Amino acid sequence: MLLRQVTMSDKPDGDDGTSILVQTRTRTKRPPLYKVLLLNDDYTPMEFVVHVLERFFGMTHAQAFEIMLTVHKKGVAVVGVFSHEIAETKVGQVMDFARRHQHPLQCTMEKED
Ligand code: TYC
Repeated sequence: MLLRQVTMSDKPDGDDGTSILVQTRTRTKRPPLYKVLLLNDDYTPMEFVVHVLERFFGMTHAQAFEIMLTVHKKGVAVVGVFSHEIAETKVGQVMDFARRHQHPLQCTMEKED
């Protein structure tokens, strides 16, 4: 919200020495959201992917197993939607964890429409 003082320069006649405040609504844009995607590959063990989904995305074992199967069958799935900073952190955590365990699991992020 922007406060603009309206004075006699806006209203050249009838100066009575007073002024009023006019509120102008400024457009507030919500920050964009990012989908975090998990990609299928032929080598990462299913149990490892389930563990990743439980550990970094707070899923129950049943939820994690279901999403893992979706990725396995369809090739990709959205595993969460976050702010840019949180999405980057999740992608980094998954990629680090996969690399440390020598699995080729890929995790990426994409701006939501
Ligand atoms: N396709 C893998 C397998 O058959 C399992 C897998 C699922 C790998 C999901 C990655 O994001 C993934 N072992």
